[in-house]
Amino acid sequence: MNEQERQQIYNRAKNWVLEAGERIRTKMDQPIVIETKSSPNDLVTELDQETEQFFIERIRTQYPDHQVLGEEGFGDEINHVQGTVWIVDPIDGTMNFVHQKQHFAISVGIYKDGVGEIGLIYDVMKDCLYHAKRGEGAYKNDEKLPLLPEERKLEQSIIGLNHFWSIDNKLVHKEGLQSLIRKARGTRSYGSAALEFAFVAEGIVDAYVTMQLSPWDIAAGVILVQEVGGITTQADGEPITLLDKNSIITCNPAIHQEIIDEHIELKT
Ligand code: 2AM
Ligand code: CA
Ligand code: CA
Ligand code: CA
Repeated sequence: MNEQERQQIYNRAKNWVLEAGERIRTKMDQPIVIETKSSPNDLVTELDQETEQFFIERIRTQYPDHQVLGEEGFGDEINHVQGTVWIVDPIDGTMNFVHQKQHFAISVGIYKDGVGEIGLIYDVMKDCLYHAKRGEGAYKNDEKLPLLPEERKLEQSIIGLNHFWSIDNKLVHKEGLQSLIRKARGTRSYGSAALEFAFVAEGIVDAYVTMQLSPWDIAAGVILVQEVGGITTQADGEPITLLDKNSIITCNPAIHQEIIDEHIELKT
């Protein structure tokens, strides 16, 4: 993709995200059909599905040679990352959407040959768009986000963490995360992985650690965090793999190694 194409995709994607958000705001006070997926707390609504279809129709019309991967399954079955791939989470934080009517986001990551080019995370109710283009920094609406501070100690850090991983679970030893909770200045749990990435990029959360995220949960966030000098890896420090589930840490590089070495012990 040349620069002109990239700029055009960026502009279109931003407009679509804003339009999709506007539709959600208009429809969310009407009765909404809610179903469960893998478990009783894994929710999906008709607006998750409609919003995904909104993106897929537009992407397929404008860019028939691009691939699209979406959480709700209306996109393509993707088994390689060659060419341009859009990775869409139509509503990230569906439980927040259903129960709180706020704190949910639309997440769109656009990759070329496996390299993250464009990341968009839209906090729909705040009308706040985090956006980034590779090599050009990250923005919150019109405001450019500063690079993350070079020095940061864990004792001064706020860590985004889902409480679930600090009690008995199948994937990670709770003791390490409990000692992280004890050592950090504070912890937060926002219930939207995309927004937690955006907050790391904004520098208002210093790290976000969680297990088993899907490509659509992280695709945009990884790009935003990278553009402010942050780092995202698997929870054992290995590079993330774009099309798989990943347990991840995204953070200020100053605290990356310490969290992995001292506080994350995966059950393998
Ligand atoms: P979702 O709302 O798009 O499903 C909640 O802690 C965060 O984890 C949300 O970003 C949510 O995305 C994500 N998540 C990933 N897998 C999930 C699952 N099986 N059930 C609920 N939330 C999940
Ligand atoms: Ca979901
Ligand atoms: Ca999600
Ligand atoms: Ca979702």
